[in-house]
Amino acid sequence: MLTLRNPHHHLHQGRHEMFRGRLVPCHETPQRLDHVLAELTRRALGPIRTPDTDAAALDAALAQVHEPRYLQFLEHAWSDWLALDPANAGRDALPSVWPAPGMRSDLLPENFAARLGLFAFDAGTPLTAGSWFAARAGAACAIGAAHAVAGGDRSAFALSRPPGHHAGAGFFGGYCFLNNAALAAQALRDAGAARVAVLDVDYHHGNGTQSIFYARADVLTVSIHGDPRTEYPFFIGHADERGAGAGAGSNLNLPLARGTGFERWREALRSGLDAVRLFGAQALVVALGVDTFEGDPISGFRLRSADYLQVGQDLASASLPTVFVFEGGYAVDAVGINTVNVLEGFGA
Ligand code: SP5
Ligand code: ZN
Repeated sequence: MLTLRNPHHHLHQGRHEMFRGRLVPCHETPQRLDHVLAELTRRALGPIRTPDTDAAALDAALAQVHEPRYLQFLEHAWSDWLALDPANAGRDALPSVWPAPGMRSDLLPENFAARLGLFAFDAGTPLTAGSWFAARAGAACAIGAAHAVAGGDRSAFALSRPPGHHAGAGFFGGYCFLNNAALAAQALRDAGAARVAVLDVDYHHGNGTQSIFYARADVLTVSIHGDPRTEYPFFIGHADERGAGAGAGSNLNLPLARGTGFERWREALRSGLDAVRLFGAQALVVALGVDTFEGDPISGFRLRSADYLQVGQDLASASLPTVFVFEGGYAVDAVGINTVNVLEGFGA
């Protein structure tokens, strides 16, 4: 299996996220990707390359999924942050004010702190000097992996960070800025797949991906995740969210209680795969978070390392051209083994 890795991911390195009134060290670190890369190299699952980045083609692909005013904001965010105070060069940007329902979110505020809050949905996703550049390069991995699969590869892996599945058309959050899985799905559509499915196995609901495709009939979104009644991102991800308008029936949420182990989780995976089959998808994008691991510091499922081999085998049973996109997984010492177990189980 071809891996496209983000060579610039280190440029996004947040210092702190807000947690219970304090700034705590970020869980989403560059070491995560480095561990996956080391394990991939060790097991020699296939070629590991960096994506070709044609800036104009990348911009066009980003504009297929994200709103112009949001992309504009991201591009200029760091210089706007510095313009507030030169001392901001040593600080990450985190929002602290948001438009509540009923307030105006159609107008773009001039004040940068206000724009930061307009485009963010949490205070856990620091924007840094290199975030935009790193996120763009990560998106190029996902799009490149989709092109490899559209060109005939059975599968490809986008080893990208920052992750993507919480980012919507016009917002960031959950450590995510650009929705890599959605970009891969859109690239597969544009390359000729009439129907594409995104199956999100990260511990957290793939709210960004769901919202991007919610009213569309051509992309099925399925997410298996911690029940939002108790788990992040809390305000979305319930079983009764089935899609809207033309997209009615093309979203499936499979929330599971905190504490769920592999046997029950695997039943949800089978239901998700049944939905993919029923939908008639011609290609599959797997949003591959391994924060379902029993040792994950911020999550609550109980999968073990060996279970991920089985996850890969189950995913292969869909018999679809498959793009894997790296998402969460914060047990740094195990993230490489767990991620590569899925790929190995799938079959190189
Ligand atoms: C891509 C992805 O997995 N994003 C997850 C974002 C979760 N953000 C909120 C997590 C809050 C948990 N903080 C726990 C700190 C304990 N020291
Ligand atoms: Zn997650």
